[in-house]
Amino acid sequence: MSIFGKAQGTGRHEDLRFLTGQGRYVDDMAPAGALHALFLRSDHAHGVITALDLEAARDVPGVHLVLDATGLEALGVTLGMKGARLRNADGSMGAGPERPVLARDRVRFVGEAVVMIVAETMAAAQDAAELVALEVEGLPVALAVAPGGSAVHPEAPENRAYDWKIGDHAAVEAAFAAAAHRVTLEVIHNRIIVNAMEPRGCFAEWQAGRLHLCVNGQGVWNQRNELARMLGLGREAVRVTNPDVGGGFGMKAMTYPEYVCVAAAARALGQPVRWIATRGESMLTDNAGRDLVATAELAFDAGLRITGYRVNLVSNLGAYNSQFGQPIQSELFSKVLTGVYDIEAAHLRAVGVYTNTTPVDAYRGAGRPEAILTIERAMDEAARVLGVDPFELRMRNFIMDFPYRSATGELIDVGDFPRVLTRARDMADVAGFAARRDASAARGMLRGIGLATYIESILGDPEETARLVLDADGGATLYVGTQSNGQGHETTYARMVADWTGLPEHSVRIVQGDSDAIARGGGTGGSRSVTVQGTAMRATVRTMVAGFTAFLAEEWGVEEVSFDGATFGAEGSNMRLTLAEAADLARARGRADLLDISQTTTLDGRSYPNGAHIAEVEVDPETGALVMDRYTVVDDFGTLIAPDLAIGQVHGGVAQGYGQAVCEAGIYDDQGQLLAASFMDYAMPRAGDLPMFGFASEPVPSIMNPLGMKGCGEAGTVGALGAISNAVRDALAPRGVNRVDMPFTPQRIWHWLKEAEDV
Ligand code: SMO
Repeated sequence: MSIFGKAQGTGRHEDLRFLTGQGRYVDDMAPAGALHALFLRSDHAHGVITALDLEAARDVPGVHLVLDATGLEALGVTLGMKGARLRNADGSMGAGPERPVLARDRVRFVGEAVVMIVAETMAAAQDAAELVALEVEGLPVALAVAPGGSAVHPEAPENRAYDWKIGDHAAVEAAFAAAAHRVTLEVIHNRIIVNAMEPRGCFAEWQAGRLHLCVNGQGVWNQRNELARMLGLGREAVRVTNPDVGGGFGMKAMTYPEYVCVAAAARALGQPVRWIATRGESMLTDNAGRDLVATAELAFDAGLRITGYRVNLVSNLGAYNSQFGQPIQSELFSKVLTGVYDIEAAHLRAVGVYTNTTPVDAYRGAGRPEAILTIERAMDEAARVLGVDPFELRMRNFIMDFPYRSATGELIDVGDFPRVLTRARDMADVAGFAARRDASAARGMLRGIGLATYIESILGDPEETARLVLDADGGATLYVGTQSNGQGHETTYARMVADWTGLPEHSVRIVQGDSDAIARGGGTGGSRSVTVQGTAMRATVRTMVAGFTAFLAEEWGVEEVSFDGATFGAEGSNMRLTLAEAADLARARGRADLLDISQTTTLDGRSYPNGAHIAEVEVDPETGALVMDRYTVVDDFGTLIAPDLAIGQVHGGVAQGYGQAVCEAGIYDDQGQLLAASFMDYAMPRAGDLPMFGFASEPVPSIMNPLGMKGCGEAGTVGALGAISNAVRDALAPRGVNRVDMPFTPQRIWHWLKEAEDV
């Protein structure tokens, strides 16, 4: 059997549905006659609500409900949404009040929901919104990604949410004191607007004493629990479902104010209520990504071995503590602080600040792209300053002995970083770069090459449940706790089950995103699905097979029945049954218990996907325009079960990384107004911007799960930022440009070149 498994399929099961317009998204699913919710939002970045009169709005024909914070509380709704908070280095609890579902006395970012209107038509809701008398007296606006400035929350002095540390500070100090070389670099991580293809949306209905919320999320159980808490309902009284979801990227993993309001309205009115964001509303209110400043320092001995590493991080959390914002910019960053390098002494200080901007939370990679970009830029800068080849500097510092305990406490099970990097170097034809650079120069162009290695730590809940039911038609239904947002789980999981059972791949139906289907699931995020869910699926199949072997032994009157992955058989007997045939026999014998098996598994360690990316860019010094014309990725995702889908994930991830590196930026003016309302003023990467990617797999199977897999959903994004940044740095260095900050737009590059010329 190859590492790819024997049930190698072709194409994705869900693609026919998606590509022929048969995907069923939340806005397609809303019940006929559902009322429309509209949110009146603050157009001030910061201010005190001095007047709010809803009476005229309530009188508009077709309007059923107009609610502010007080009205929502009167419906028995808890106003404050919980977010994970950190403990400060001194042991005290990090600051920050809960995020109100509707603003009460004060507004803290443009787009914050103040009033919900529910009406028979969107037009009536819009008319009513015009008649809401909302007056806000402006307050000074805090926007800097730095402590200080006007206070966003009285609870957070200097707007500091937390001041968190990890690592051995004294050991790092000693390493720097004794170092032969020190290199310092500031890395700005630009703010990203997430821009899922499908905007956020939901509908809610109250049915037979239970609430059903259908929402385009990344999992249902977390949202069910949070909704139950906020609405004062028992968890059993809430069902959350996810239909087809058009992109999540971390941003759709949270409960948002609109979902709570829509659910409360459906309960109060006894009628279904629907809401879908406009594109502009999404840009303004979806949790944003990144937005931090990192200062990195590396200490080297005379042999160019890293002896110490420290990072000072200041992260913009936006106006409120969103669900995962604080841990992402601290704990999750720290998990891969030192990358793929053997660094004994390392230290991270992470400070989170509130500003009058949209909250910031998970974005593909969630803390790991930030940490890896930081160290990979620092390594590149070190190679440049110390005059050593960037490949050589990395080779000299790789972790070589496994398992490896990192300075921040991660236990990395396996890896072979030199093998990965060497393969990438060969595939990218690094040896031929000088000739390509000369050819570019002959055309007046600047060419640069950039390398980044990366490692991830797979995040999220290590527990997952799978339920497998053998159906009367010979197929099977698999219930899972994860939720595809486009990754192709229906295909991957079906292939895995087919591979283990011999059931035809296309006969395995996947049911995801239903909190009534299984007891609990962790949802999709942190590249966890295939390892954590896959392990539960494997255990479920094993338990089911064990049940059948015992059953058939009895039926056949033999000692032992074996299963070869497709058929049951017994030594010295010509009896052979497929799983579907055995299921028929069980059905005939009244053994329904054999047909419906659930297993919950918990992994006791994380897996560590890793790899190397090499980008080549060409810059036109006349215009600053950049073309990325070569891109190579070599990944170690451990065992690959569906390589075609894994490669798709890498392509999408690299494109997303390119977006942040080259064109995307969520920018506010000095009054806290977001300067992007549509794709006219927010640049997303396009297919034509990207070259054909070179891809290879150099797997070292993980020993932390029985599948040997490592997770691939975020890896492309994690590696791309550093590779592209280092390539741009390399292209511009000969012209004396010594600092580059993302995004690498033509205008910025042109200015840097001009500045360097003028020096
Ligand atoms: S940014 Mo992801 O859904 O962990």
